[in-house]
Amino acid sequence: MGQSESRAGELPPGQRLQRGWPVTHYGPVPRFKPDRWEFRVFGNTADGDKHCWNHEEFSALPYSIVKADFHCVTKFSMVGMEWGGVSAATVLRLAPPAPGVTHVMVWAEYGFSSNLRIEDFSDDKSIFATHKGGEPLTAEHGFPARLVVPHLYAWKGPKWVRGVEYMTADRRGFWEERGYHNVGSPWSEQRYSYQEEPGDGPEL
Ligand SMILES: Nc1nc2c(c(=O)[nH]1)N[C@H]1C(S)=C(S)[C@@H](COP(=O)(O)O)O[C@H]1N2
Ligand SMILES: [Mo]
Repeated sequence: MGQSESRAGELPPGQRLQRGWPVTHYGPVPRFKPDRWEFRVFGNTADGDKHCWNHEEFSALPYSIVKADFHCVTKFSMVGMEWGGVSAATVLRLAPPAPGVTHVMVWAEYGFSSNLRIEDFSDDKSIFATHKGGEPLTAEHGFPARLVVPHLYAWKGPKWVRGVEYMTADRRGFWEERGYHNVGSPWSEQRYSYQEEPGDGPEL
């Protein structure tokens, strides 16, 4: 599983190309409060401590660029997006997980969450994007930061992200509890939880 499954110039099965960039999410767009915002890494960290960055600190972390396609489970895809921000690899390096960590829960404003296998989260294209095409994200698209995991459906990347929880067992996030596939690979068309095979996720 992973980016290696993607084929250049091809869309995953059942997807069509979208022009423009639609806004897709559940609930209202949160207002960014710079003085109260922090990015937290917690749960099973290697040192047992919680790691926090305020907005100024987070903005000063090493900046990475990732070029990738973007696939929404509602069947539209966009190609050649250029994301800038803090790679998941950087977060994993600065706030490492304990050895037994198998999954992460990525948390966003209003308690939105998405769970990922550690191998998907640590893919070299997974990025906490603060920018798209060199411009800061707009509020609707997740400012100040959103996760992007290009080899999975886009719901796996929370907008308005606030932190990562390291876990030693899997737990379903917001959409994964509401009928969407626990893994969510567009290349295998893992759209809905009824398609899950044994081992894909916790019992429903
Ligand atoms: N916080 C939050 N993030 C979210 C969602 C959501 O409902 N809440 N929806 C996801 C879904 S289903 C998609 S397709 C993408 C859409 O991102 P966009 O609106 O920037 O295109 O955001 C994802 N991130
Ligand atoms: Mo989506």
